[in-house]
Amino acid sequence: MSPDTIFALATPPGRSGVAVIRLSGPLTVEILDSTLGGQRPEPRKAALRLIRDAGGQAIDQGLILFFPGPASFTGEDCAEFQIHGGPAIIEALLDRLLELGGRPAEAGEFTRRAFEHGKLDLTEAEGLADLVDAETSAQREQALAQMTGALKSLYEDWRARLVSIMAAIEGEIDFPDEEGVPDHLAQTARTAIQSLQDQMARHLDDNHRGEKIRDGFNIAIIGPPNAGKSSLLNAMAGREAAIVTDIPGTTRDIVEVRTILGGFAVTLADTAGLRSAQDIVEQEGIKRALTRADSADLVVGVLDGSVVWNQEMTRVLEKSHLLVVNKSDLDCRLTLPDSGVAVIHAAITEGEGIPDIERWLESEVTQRLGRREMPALSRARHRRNVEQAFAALTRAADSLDQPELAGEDLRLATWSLESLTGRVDIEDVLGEVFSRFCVGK
Ligand SMILES: Nc1nc2c(ncn2[C@@H]2O[C@H](COP(=O)(O)OP(=O)(O)OP(=O)(O)O)[C@@H](O)[C@H]2O)c(=O)[nH]1
Ligand SMILES: [Mg+2]
Repeated sequence: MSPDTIFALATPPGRSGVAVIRLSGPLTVEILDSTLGGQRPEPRKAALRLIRDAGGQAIDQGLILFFPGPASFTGEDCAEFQIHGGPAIIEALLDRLLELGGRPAEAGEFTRRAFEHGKLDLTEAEGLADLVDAETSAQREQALAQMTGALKSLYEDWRARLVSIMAAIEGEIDFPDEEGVPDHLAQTARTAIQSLQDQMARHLDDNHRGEKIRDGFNIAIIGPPNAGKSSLLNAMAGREAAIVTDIPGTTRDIVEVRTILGGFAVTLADTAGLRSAQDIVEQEGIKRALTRADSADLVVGVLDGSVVWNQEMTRVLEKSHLLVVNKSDLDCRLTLPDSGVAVIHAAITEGEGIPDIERWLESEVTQRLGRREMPALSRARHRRNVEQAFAALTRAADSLDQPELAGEDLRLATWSLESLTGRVDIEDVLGEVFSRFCVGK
């Protein structure tokens, strides 16, 4: 059965200078001929054409591109109508494409077809989705690298190495030596497995760098009530995101702000002031503050420098990577114990110290998430599969004296990598990947 011919508006809905409508599938040529009065453009060359409806009336004049398969994005015959971005024009052309036998595309369907025709593997398809969603330069760089095959080549290389280890072991199964697996063979396999595992371990042990670049780095702001935590959040956000008053215990819930530091997506979380509270709402807020501090990538403790040191501050100090001693416009009464934690003095309401705090955080985030040699895995899906492969390799290395067992685990490791790149297709994995695309991609 030949596939449907799909179409979609690839630019955002609404009015715009230019709108792009994409088309892919076996009816492409026929649809181009009908809408352009037989004047189909040459392959891959933009041509200005009148686009006509069923009665021969012009819908619009636009630039048309025709990409015959298989040398096209999806691998099928494809076309693009670059038309004026008025809603009436878009609607008329979409209606016409439907009349001519096309069907509106589902989210990610163009990319899914590209994947099915071997134009890209799953990690490259995910990179493409991330590229469209990228909001920071680090996200863009990571997505572009992934879309152009950075993860694919790493995983394909691992897979090829696994296959050759497997071939050696399988040889033993097919032609068993009466003496068992020869020592030199077991030794070679063990070394090859070890070196593969070393690379996988380095790939996994990256403090979730790629996932944090993609999903955002979490910074929690904690401290006693009235220290100026919400004031710091607002100063960094550049807007009044959290309520600030001189009443201790103003913030009860977690107030989150998304921002960008050094090109990295960051979520700042302001939290309830820590103290022994009677009020149950405040108690719950404090519980949430502590949980957030524990799960954050970085904790900024804010202390009021105009009060004397107290027991509650010890808890803040213990959890913090950076201490902001605030209210330096007032008389200083705070004496900090020796701790090795970085300290910045600030007067947040006066705007003092904020650039220092931002610089400190930026350099810390850059240090943790900055460039590395090996491309970073960027999704939990990747981590799951590489972990699976790693575990199977450990078992294989332990059972090299029983080639059948070792072979089975090597096959499992290979399978984990293959489902990562989509070489073996598993419907629910494909669903997970493509359903999050936008329509028209
Ligand atoms: N003098 C002075 N006052 C400040 C400074 N920063 C914040 N304040 C004031 O301190 C009070 C408390 O500020 P918030 O930002 O609400 O403090 P918080 O830590 O969020 O307090 P809770 O939400 O109650 O935990 C407000 O009246 C602020 O205006 C500062 O640098 N100097
Ligand atoms: Mg507050």
